[in-house]
Amino acid sequence: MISKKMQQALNDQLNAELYAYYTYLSMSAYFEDHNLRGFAAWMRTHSDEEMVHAMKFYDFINERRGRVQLRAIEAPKTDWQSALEAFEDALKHEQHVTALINKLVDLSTEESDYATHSFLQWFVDEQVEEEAVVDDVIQDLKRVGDFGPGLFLLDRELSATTPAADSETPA
Ligand code: OFO
Repeated sequence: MISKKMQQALNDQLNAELYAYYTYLSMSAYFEDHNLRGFAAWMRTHSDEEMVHAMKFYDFINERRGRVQLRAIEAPKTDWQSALEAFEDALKHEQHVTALINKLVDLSTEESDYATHSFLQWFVDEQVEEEAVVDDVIQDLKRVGDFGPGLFLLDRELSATTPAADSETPA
């Protein structure tokens, strides 16, 4: 069992992960619109990962005999001035999620909820990677310049190195 307060907090995080899914999908749509298919694929794959995160919270709440409560998902931003601005937004978003996960860890410690504490460790580690991979693309964008041939080459590189988005139900 989980406390009512923890149930609420985990449902908040479930909503935040669904919002992240929406945000990355919206970024993918932006890049599709600009015919930058490598960036679009990167964002699409990342949106799929966010759905996996959301479902981890969904399953965990159920396993602990809590009640999943799905709520409205805030509409994401739909336009950016450049690829760099989109990725900088993505990094800010990941830093925000890291802060949310850390608050959840604090709550699990306060409540001596060891099972939730253990469950959250995967997310603590994941956020380190999430921030790093977004920052890598930002550094590349700064290096090659945000327009012109450099952007085109980076787009092609991402296209070649991004695994295809998986439309199957996440595990
Ligand atoms: Fe991008 O890590 Fe979940 O939200």
